[in-house]
Amino acid sequence: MRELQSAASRLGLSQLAVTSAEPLELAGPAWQGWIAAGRRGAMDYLSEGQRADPRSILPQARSVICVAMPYATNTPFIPLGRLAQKPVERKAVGELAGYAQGQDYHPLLWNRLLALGDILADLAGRPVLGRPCVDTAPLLERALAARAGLGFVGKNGLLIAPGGSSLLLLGELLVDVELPPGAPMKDRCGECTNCLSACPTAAFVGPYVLDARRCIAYLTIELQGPIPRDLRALIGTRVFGCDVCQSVCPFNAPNAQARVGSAPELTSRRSTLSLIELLELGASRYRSVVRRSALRRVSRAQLARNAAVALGNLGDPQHTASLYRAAQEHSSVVVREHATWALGRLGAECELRALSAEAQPEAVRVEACRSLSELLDRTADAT
Ligand code: B12
Ligand code: SF4
Ligand code: SF4
Repeated sequence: MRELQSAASRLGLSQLAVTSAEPLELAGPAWQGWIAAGRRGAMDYLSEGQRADPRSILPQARSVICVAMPYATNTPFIPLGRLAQKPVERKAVGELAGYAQGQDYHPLLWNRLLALGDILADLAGRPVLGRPCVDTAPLLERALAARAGLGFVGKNGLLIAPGGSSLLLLGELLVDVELPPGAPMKDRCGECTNCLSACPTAAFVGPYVLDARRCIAYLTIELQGPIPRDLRALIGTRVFGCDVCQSVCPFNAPNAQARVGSAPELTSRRSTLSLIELLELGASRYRSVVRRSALRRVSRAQLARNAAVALGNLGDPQHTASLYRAAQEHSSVVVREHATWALGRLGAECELRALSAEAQPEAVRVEACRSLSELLDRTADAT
């Protein structure tokens, strides 16, 4: 084990822990209950497979090697009391979640897991049957890492490493080698509930349980169609994921982050993107924006949709012309409808009148009429 640990740290992995390939006893029913309650939203793939049983992926598996790769983020740590005082960003830029600020972690972790498999084969003195997993297989990665003792699951549902933070990404190597398993750690959240109360969309049903349908990561990344209207105003200027439940966590205070460090490839190279650029993104610019980045998970239309929502929340009338153009011309009706919603937030009465009358797709006309009537109500209340 010591050799494996040091091989992992040579590979830039901050943690390595092992658990058996036996099914997860508690997490299995918790996952099924979560699915039955409909909390997965449109992520159909989450109900597929036997996610609590590693052997459903590799029947010969005897052990699961769980690893973590830390990332650095430009998203600041915000003690809870200061969240409300955070200055409103007036620049027309959209925020990216920390894990998406550097290179795409999937191939990086995958290659390190393959290298770890080679090292294990050398140590075992025989070929090793292994299967790397990084979001790529139906597996409850956090629950496995917790059983291995790599860290504990916090009330925000994220795996927090001892003496470290939750700013890490997980990967697993299923192997046909029997290795000594680690022991789970105790939950160290104590009385703290910062993450639960700070979530902008009230996405936590309770400690440890998230309703993904309300989570900004789901709304901006996983959801393909329209974002529920009542949640749009709560998203702020986030265009890809969200870090609030991590930014307020004492385990992510700057001193902890400094202690753990980060993989150089995952170090932030950009933490924001221009909203107007995203709204007007062409196919070739889209390819260069998402290249070698976790952003490739979202389509051009999703990025434009998210930018429209963020511009609406920014509320700066100087973006009226760009939004009006998108509402009339964008190739995606979803983007056109969100741009119309944003025009309502900007108080663009003339543009809304035009959109409600013109021969627009039904979704655009309906949104224009609704936004217009809300706008007129607001104006009447103010006078
Ligand atoms: C789908 C998914 C999402 C969905 C749903 C999230 C969710 N909470 O389920 C959405 C899009 C919302 C999402 C958001 C994020 N995600 Co995500 N996501 C996944 C993915 C692909 C599957 C997760 C899953 O199966 N969810 C279903 C639920 C049931 O499972 P679970 O929460 O993972 O497991 C819980 C239960 O089993 C429960 N449990 C276990 N035993 C018991 C016992 C009892 C008694 C109880 C009550 C519960 C319980 O605890 C487990 C941990 O919470 C995983 C990768 C993977 N394959 O695991 C990444 C993963 C979980 N995501 C990750 C990240 C980084 C994020 C974000 C931080 C990204 C961002 N900045 O925007 C946010 C964080 C939101 C949050 N607070 O959870 C990392 C987490 C790393 C870490 N340190 O924990 C993972 C592991 C990806 C990776 N390979 O690193 N994600
Ligand atoms: S990622 Fe953001 S929206 Fe999702 S649970 Fe955490 S704080 Fe809430
Ligand atoms: S914010 Fe507090 S309750 Fe939430 S995970 Fe961190 S320590 Fe636990």
